[in-house]
Amino acid sequence: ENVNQVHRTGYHFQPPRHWINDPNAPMYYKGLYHLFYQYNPKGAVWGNIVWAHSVSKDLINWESLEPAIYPSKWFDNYGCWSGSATVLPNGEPVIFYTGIVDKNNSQIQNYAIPANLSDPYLREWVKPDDNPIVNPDANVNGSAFRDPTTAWWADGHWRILIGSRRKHRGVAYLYRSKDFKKWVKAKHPLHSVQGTGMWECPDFYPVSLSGENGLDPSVMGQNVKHVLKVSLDMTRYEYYTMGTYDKKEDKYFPDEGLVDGWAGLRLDYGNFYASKTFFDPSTNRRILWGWANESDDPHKDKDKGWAGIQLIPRKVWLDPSGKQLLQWPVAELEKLRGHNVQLSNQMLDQGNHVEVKVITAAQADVDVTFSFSSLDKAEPFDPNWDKLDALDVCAQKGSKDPGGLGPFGLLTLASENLEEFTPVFFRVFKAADKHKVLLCSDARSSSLGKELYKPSFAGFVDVDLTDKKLSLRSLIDHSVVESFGAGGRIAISSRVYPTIAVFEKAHLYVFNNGSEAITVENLNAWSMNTPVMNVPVKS
Ligand code: DQQ
Repeated sequence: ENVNQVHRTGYHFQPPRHWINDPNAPMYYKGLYHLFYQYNPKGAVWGNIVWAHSVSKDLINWESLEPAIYPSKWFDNYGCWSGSATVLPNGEPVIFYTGIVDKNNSQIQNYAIPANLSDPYLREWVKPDDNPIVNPDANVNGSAFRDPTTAWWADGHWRILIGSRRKHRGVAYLYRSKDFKKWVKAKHPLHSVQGTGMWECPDFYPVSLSGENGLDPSVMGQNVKHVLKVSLDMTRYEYYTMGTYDKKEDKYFPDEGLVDGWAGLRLDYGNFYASKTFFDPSTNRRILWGWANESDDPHKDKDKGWAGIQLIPRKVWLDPSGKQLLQWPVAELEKLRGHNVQLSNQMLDQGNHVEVKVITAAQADVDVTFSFSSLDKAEPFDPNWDKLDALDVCAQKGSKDPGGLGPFGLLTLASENLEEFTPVFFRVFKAADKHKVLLCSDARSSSLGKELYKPSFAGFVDVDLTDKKLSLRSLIDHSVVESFGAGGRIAISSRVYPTIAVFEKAHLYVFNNGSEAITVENLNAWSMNTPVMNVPVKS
């Protein structure tokens, strides 16, 4: 058993077996969080897609129900693909999803409603016979037309987006409805960008300009900015912009200075795809879910009998600068914290690594603040790197190549003699006009295993260094390291498959390979307990 299960996660969301992908229609209803997700009930590869269904009181402990939506009608016989929930003003939820109608993956949009609104578990969903709600018209590419969003309301109309492409242009088509039944395509898409390819799983929502509270999707006005996120199937990366939603023209205009395309802002610079947010009215938060695929050889997925996890749900809100989003694992996760170890004022000279002992390092939560006394030793930033992806800069510099200010950070899922380790670290560079801070989660040294995808995931984080501190939080869970830099200004998730550094053979270290001495001002590490994970609801 253990041989196959060695890389299963302890506290990240997954069903007992088989393939999972996109989180679908997350919502809060009558005291329960509902999460649906793309699921293959027959195996550990993508296919036979249904909507699996789980519920939770706290976003951490999950119980499973029977699949909610599965092929059964002419309008979804070949698959039930991704979609979203809208909770109507009267409190009733409606799901929109993409139905596959033939072998060529022709796509239409359907709706489903609860069979019994008084059941807080929403066990049974009905797909009325007046489906579909949206057929692709003659101008739309019917095999690239999917993933309806949550609806929002403005000026007498409901609106939804549907992801698509026209040739190489990524498109978010806009549909309007007065009665939530008859949907009419708007003349113009809400937004589209040349050269980005298919826009999967668009997500469009307001964020508050003042404070961390989330907003209902229909909130507009002075105190609000909008976020548009899309998933690009050509690169398997997502990007987002913030901007203005002009409801008169029904168009979205990204803010000046933001990049609308491949090199734009990302919710996560690692393995994170098909993400979706929802508004949680019980806590006034907006919560983000993302899927992390395996980076293992698909044959191994079959051997281990499962593939894919959902990352820890994150609260998401607008940075006071207005220039990016901030994210943080939901506070409920902290309930799983068990044994705690602390370090404070620990000096790290160049070449030092210090073990953080007596926690279960394969299943842990670590929160650390590093400080340094000067920025003077920061290495020069090579202007050629501006043309590179951060991941390539990380590949050039790595965690071992001695630097000035950094590399310093954590060695996660490390074997005792460091044959294997996943370093998560900062490197600070001095560019012409400012410092550039790279956060890297480098899987290249993560495993001696063969045929793994081991990318040097990285991103640059826009952070004020005047207090000469950088913080890092990493959620370590057997085959995933999910990291948040500088208080949630950047996130990077990596899937890794150590062969030696497993269970009690996994270790955690803090390290510094830069010439500037680093102080671990304060470090807290916790062993993480295992929650209830998709045990069937007792009927
Ligand atoms: N996965 C779904 C699609 C979506 C894609 C199919 C994104 O609806 O576009 O499983 O991962």
